[in-house]
Amino acid sequence: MERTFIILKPNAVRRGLIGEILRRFEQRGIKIVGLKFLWMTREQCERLYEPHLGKSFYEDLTNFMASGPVVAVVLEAPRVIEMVRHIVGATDPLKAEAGTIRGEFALTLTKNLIHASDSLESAQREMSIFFNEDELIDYELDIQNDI
Ligand code: 3AN
Repeated sequence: MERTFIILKPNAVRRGLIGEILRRFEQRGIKIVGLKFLWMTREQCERLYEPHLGKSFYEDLTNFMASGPVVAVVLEAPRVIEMVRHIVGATDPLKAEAGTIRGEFALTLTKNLIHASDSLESAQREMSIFFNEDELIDYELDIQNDI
């Protein structure tokens, strides 16, 4: 089964939206295989957003990501990249459809509440910044037999 990586950004934690956001993935039948509450170091922020190095928003984004604790999560499901990005909504909250996480709760581009990997390759790279292989737990999620 395919795995992706998401981060609930510091404003999601500060706004008390951890449960609300994780609920949406669980409700859909997506399996949580890794879960960590942490305050990202500068180095972790820079590694995560390395592909955006040099872009106009890079400084604001890395400063923001280091501004408070986050929740790092590894999710597993069929077609997981597309499914999770569909639930998250477009990067620009203005373009995010109603019913998506960003479409319901986000206002600005930098503080768009949640990060979700855009390919299986980036998911691998990103999750390895935060998780060792033995911290990803393989188990049976009963409901996945019925969805
Ligand atoms: P996504 O998180 O939807 O995959 P990316 O990977 O293109 O979007 O961008 C990474 C993060 O950079 C976004 N979550 C957003 O916070 C920020 N970002 C992207 N584009 C802009 C922009 N034009 N202005 C400010 N922040 C941006």
